[in-house]
Amino acid sequence: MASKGGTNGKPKPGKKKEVKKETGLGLTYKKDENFGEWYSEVVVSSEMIEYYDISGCYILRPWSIAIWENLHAFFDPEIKRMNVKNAYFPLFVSDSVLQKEKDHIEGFAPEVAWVTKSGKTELEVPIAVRPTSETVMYPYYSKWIRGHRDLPLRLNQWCNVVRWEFSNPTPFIRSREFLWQEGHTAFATKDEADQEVLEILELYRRIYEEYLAIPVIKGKKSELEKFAGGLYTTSVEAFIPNTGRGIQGATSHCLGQNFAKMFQITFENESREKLMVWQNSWAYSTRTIGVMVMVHGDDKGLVLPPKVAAVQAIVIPVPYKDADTQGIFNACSSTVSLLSAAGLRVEADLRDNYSPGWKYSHWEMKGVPLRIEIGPKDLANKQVRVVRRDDGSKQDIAMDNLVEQVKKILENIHESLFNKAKEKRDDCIQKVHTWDEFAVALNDKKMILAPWCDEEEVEKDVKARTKGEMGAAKSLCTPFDQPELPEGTLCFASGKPAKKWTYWGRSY
Ligand code: 86X
Repeated sequence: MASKGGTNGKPKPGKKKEVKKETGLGLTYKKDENFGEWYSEVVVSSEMIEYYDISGCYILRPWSIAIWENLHAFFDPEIKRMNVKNAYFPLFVSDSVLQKEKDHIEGFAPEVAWVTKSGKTELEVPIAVRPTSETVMYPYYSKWIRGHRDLPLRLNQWCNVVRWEFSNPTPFIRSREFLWQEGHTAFATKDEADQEVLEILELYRRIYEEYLAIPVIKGKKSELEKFAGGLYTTSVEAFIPNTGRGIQGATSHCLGQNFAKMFQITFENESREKLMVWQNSWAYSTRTIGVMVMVHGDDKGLVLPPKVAAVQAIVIPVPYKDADTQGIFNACSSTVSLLSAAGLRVEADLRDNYSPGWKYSHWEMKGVPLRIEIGPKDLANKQVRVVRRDDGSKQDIAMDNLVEQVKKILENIHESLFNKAKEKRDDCIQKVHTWDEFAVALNDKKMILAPWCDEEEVEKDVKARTKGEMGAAKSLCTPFDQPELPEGTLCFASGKPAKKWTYWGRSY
């Protein structure tokens, strides 16, 4: 199977590792030399992930769950503002209900996990663990929706799902159990559904760009890559320069009336006609965190965008011999109070069994955006020394306008992370017109923008022609933001008239 990060999701037992462990400092792998191993090491050393004894399952420790919660704190109120209500449906699905969806489940069937026993007793009928909740929810949509006054029905749930994947498990990116929100909505008209698809997609763009500082491309999936059960699929697509792979960041589907037919979700309109509802579904998952690690992390470890970091600034006392240690510790505590009162997430590391140097490396590994050092000189001058995680730059800031300055620097870090990531991503985008150019660009790990005839057979052909140990190329999305397509432009793969510009590449 294709190796997508050069790892099976478990860190290699390296010799270097043992040495490193004694001090707890530094990474043994470099991002640009051994990306897969680097990633595995970062997620563990930063204390985001602990490996578990079931392959493809990971423990999400407080450091990563805090990021998940910060994304939740943005997204949940936004969808509530749109009148979406939260609900919780059961983890289990009966076989008979799961089969209702059998047409498009066929391809997924090997991934469904089943409970077959309680204790030593075989269950009379095995029950499935939800891989997604259409079959769990839609029978009740059918029951709850009677007339037009019951519409729209807009529910969301925050939950876990299980997909027993066999290829290349990677923390956050591809795990057998993951956390997500899944929104499932039903409308009287297609117009309302269409509008919601884009409204949700915009929230997903904001998650990536405004919270995770990651540039994404909004667009529509091809017929081959869309959710087969739906009408059309939109997505935000990110790119990982190190592996040259696109990655779907989140999806917002218009399901059309396919599920309404399968589950008989109908309503009576004002004229007493029985009509089928129009449905959407949309989700983002803990994969967001993995994309963030891959995009921003460096050779010192994690680099957290300030908006999602559990700790935005870490205050570290630097007491030299014979210095006023108590005075320095007090200054640290009052700095935490001052910044916390201003709504910032700030902690002090006052442990006396670690040196300042050890603490610097530790919090760099964990990716804290700002380090605030307080030593004797700072104490005397009523100032602190502030060090940025993203670029290592240092500045002394007077206590007097610390709140204002720290807020400004954190905003600046976000902007700087986004710009750096966008520059790197844009460097990887290549426009091509011919198959030869496409093949070269693919080999160069590019995200390829090519004119396409939009024919399914041609995409299948592209997949077949690029098959190899790195995995085949496929369409990533057709961007909503389309460059000009001059009359007479031909498809890069078929030579037929091109209908649109589409992004192509290898992907996760
Ligand atoms: C597709 C579609 C859709 C709600 C979303 O993308 C947003 C949130 N669901 C999910 N999909 C499956 O339908 C599926 C089904 C089975 Cl049985 C499975 F084992 C895996 C699946 N993976 C994805």
